[in-house]
Amino acid sequence: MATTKTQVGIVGAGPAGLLLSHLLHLEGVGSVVLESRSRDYVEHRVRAGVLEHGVTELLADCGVGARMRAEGLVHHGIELRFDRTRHRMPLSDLAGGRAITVYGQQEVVKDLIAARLEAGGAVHFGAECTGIDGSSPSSASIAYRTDGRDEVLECDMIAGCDGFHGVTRSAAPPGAIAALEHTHPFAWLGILASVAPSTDELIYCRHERGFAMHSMRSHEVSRLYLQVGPEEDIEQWPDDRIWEELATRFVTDDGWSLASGPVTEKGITAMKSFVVEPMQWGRVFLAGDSAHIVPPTGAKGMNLAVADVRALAAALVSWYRTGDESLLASYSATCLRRVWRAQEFSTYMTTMLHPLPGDDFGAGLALSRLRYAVSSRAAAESLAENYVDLSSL
Ligand code: RFL
Ligand code: PHB
Repeated sequence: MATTKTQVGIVGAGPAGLLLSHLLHLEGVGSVVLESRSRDYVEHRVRAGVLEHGVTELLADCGVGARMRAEGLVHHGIELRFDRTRHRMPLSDLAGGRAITVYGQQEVVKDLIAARLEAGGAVHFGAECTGIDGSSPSSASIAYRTDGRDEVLECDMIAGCDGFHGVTRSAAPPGAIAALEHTHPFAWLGILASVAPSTDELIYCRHERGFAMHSMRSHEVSRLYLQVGPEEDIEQWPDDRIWEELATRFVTDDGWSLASGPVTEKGITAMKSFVVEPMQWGRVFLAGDSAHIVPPTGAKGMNLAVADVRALAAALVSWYRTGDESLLASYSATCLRRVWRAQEFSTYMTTMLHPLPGDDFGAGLALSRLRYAVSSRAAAESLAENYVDLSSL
């Protein structure tokens, strides 16, 4: 069995694993990224779209922000829509001038892969990790399979950046970590469509038939979502039905209309809230979706992944430079503080915007929260501060 060595072994080439590898490289720390999928697959996996203010600054500061700055859409507000009425939330006015950037996660991934490969970094695609050994006090190793061969990567530390369905988390010894979770009784049906967005800013819409959302990827590509049942079958949703349902939910009294176009991609995503505590055992550190999942209504998942690896890179660099373990020891607590804030905000947005069949009391509370958010400066500032930037928490 072939064995190679590096300083930090990273499982997963999503935003968390790639950015960690890049940040370590900038500080002279070596790493190898092992990714089970192909480069083409990870570069075209459509997911998140909203980058927090602090995340865009980090990406720009570490040299991978040029295309994001040129092609990303900077948004200074969002719309909350309910009772057939539109309400603009002026995020930047409410949150000290800060803004969000709409830039697809797969574009961030492309930029990071390009930067790693240009710098001679080791990113192995088609390398599926099968075993993690991080419990020994002096060393760690990752077993993986590539091109039909079993290989081993020996390293000082392991970063589990392999997402919710990865293998790292399940390698924890019994009792080392605890999983806390909540499943929401609905899912999101998402589409990508070749049509100019019908809005300049993201629309979060509550309607009695369910939540609807209008986002975008560019001036020519729209991204839209519909709340559907948790067991919904995508086959039951031909494109015409999706556009009809979107138009029904988005309807307003002021004549706003939704433009439709060819659907280029569609899928259903379950809604989950999930946290692992602590995010570390032995020489293994979890980051991003492997450690926590938030429902997408707060637009926090990728932003949390970035914030985790910023903290992890700083802790690892400090340990390599000085032998000081204090930042590694506090890594989990530092991240979990922000993770729980994001969980609370994501739950607030999700319950406020998604009706549950038969829950009239819940509907009363949710509508009151929406009315409060659009009429009270204090409530609006709180929403804006959480939405625009939790990265500095
Ligand atoms: P990823 O992106 O899942 O990457 C994990 C990588 O690990 C690989 N892997 C393995 N590799 C080797 N061996 C194994 N055994 C492996 N097992 C898995 C996988 O192939 C993959 O490449 O996790 P990461 O890096 O932690 O990033 C997290 C984000 O992807 C996620 O939080 C966001 O996409 C969530 N999210 C959103 N986040 C935002 O910040 N803003 C948004 O607007 C937003 N919208 C969304 C979202 C997620 C959505 N879906 C589809 C879940 C909208 C949606 C619909
Ligand atoms: C997206 O553009 O995919 C998106 C934007 C905001 C969200 C969720 C998804 O809250």
